[in-house]
Amino acid sequence: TPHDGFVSRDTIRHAFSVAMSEMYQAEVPLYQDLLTLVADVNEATLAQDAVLAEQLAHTGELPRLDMERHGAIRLGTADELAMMRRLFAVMGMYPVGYYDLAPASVPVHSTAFRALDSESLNHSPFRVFTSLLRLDLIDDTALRAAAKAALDARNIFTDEAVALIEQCERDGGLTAADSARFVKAALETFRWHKDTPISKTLYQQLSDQHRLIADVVGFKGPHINHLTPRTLDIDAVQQGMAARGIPPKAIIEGPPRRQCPILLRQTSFKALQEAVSFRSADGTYEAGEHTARFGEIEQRGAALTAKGRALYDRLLAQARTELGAMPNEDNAEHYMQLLSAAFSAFPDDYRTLHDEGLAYFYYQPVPDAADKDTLAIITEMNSDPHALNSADMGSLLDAGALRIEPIVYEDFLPVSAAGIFQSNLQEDNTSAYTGASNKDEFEQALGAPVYDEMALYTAMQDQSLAHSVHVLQGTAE
Ligand code: OOG
Ligand code: NI
Repeated sequence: TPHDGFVSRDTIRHAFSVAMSEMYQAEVPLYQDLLTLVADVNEATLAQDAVLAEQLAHTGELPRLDMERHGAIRLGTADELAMMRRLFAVMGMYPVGYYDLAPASVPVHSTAFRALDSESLNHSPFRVFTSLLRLDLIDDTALRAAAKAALDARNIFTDEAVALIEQCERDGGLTAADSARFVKAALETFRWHKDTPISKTLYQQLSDQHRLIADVVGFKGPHINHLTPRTLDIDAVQQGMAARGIPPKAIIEGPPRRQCPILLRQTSFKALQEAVSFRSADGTYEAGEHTARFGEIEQRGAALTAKGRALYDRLLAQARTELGAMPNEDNAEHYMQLLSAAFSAFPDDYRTLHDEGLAYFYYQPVPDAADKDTLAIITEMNSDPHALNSADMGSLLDAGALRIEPIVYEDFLPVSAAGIFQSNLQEDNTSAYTGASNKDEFEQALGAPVYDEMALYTAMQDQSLAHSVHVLQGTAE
């Protein structure tokens, strides 16, 4: 909460997200075309779908739609991750969730920095998927040492950014002038640098291990590797991309198209091949190329409960097993058919998703809709919302005195993330790393535990029910 002339962390996050978008549009002009396409599709979708427009107005997501959604970076060391946590905290972004990508052949583990509650999320939904390279998964010890030496020699934060982070921690906030300086200084860490601090030979050796390792170790800093706007119709965007000369990835990751979108569907345009200069031992530069940066689009749907998520994971695995291969350009259509068929087992109306406890919902009071019977339930109701039994809950929903709206999924999906990583690294390496998943080690590097996303959604749902009961009881008296 702002005081003493400090600006709110939400305001700093919004300013940073806008600055990041401007920088990336200048760096990757194709991303601008993608933003235009998404804006066009969203406008058309809202014009055609009044029910969706009303739902997004009820949840507070309508005004936030045009803002940037997420970006991604890859870090090399524990110290970098710990300082990044402190940097994001200045703008009210905290680590939520743990994603282990090693089983999907990507040698990283990750979290997502984001705002925690509905109000902050609606103010600025900006989030950053942040991965830490697992050098322990490189089996060549000499190469691992060379990679570590290159990472230890770099400093990815400007002195000014670090000073402002420390000042913010000490004082509890930043003034408007200091927050403007902070946004500018922090942005430097995410900038693309064409000159790489390592030799072409080392780059090639790292790249031969895994292209991702070269992308992290070979550069001065963790350049933002994509930004992802949110669309309301990802199939329309996927078709529109090709029509506008933006080369799309072969398949849309995540669940199939549905009446009631769940979790997250994502697609991207392929990474650009960019000119880089490698530094030789004698200080001269050698020309080369690097492929890492791309644009992504996502469509978000309802957050799933543990029960819903288990069903999602089972049906996704079923479709992939039936396909018998990694989804790619050649089997894309077949995969989409298998996916749709598998997901026919997932209920596709909000009331059933609610009643079966598969998804999270906001409860909202509609006092005018209460009839005689529901008024009776409301007046006799205990003020503890947990005491509301499912029959009474059903009556209130049927009468319309209580309304449900899906809580949007704010997080990521490891299988999808692996698909995004792979399509953009042109990595055909599909052998899983066998190193054990290591959340404890990740949190130790981070310097803090990650938030449990399920607990956050549960709290949002519970708060909305308590508020609704309070409002309905107030009007029933
Ligand atoms: C991150 C890939 C994951 C997503 O949207 O799932 C991701 C990366 O390529 O660094 O951004
Ligand atoms: Ni992404």
